[in-house]
Amino acid sequence: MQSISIIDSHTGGEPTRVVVSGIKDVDLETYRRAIIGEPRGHNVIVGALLVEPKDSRCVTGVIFFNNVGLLGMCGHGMIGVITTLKFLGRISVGEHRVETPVGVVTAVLHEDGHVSIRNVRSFRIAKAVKAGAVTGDIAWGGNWFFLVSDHGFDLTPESIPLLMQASLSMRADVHAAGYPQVDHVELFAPPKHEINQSRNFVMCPGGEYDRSPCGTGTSAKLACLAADGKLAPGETWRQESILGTVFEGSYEADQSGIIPTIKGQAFITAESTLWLDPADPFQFGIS
Ligand code: PYC
Repeated sequence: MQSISIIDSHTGGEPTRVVVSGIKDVDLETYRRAIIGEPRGHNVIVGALLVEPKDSRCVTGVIFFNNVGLLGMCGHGMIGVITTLKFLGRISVGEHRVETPVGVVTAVLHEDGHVSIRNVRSFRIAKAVKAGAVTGDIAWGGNWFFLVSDHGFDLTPESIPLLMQASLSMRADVHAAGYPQVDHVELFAPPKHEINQSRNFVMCPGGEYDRSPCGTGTSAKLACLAADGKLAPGETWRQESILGTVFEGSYEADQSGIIPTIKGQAFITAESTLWLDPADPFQFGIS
């Protein structure tokens, strides 16, 4: 039987499964569903395969993946990776570089266990795009987002089934409007807690919603706020998720966008070994 070592964590409620050993990057598409899908996992999990970095200044390389494919960057996942490396004794408090397919990210592990991620350059490419009944912005924060405020929905846990349906239909509309690269839809509303600036609901590529405020989604939001002159460099933006969990964001101005920093905390939930039995009809997951 083949064994794969994993460590699970969650960041603001959103799970990350770090693959510590057992497969190589070239095997990822074969093993992707075996690692995160049923019967060993479920569609919400984001996987993070640790790989040898090309850039020797990086503590590791990481390839993020989900139920439908690969992700460029993943903010909640990167916080989970840093927390996992600390759990494994591979890093301690301080600054660490991590290589992702979309660029090198710098992470600071703080004394209290929080992690700040200095993300890849983020920017808005289109403002007020009309897609079906709504209007929103298109921005990159390590993944592509359609950001919508004029949707008319209340962002509460009770509305999640409705929000999922509506955001999937907005994604089809934004593709039809000429932006096929958009794979995440992010809805905004006023925060439920007065110390925060905003609440969001984020639909991910595989039709699951983000339980966390979404690190790349918050980066895309900061890029839009910066472009509109609504948030100054260094000012803090507290982004609340649909579950009420929070990421703190801020940015440095950059010639062609911004460099966002997202701060949050992950918790380790399991350390285990996955077994793949050649006799098991579902050894590669239920697809
Ligand atoms: O935190 O960037 C993020 C993320 C992307 C998809 C799920 N979480």
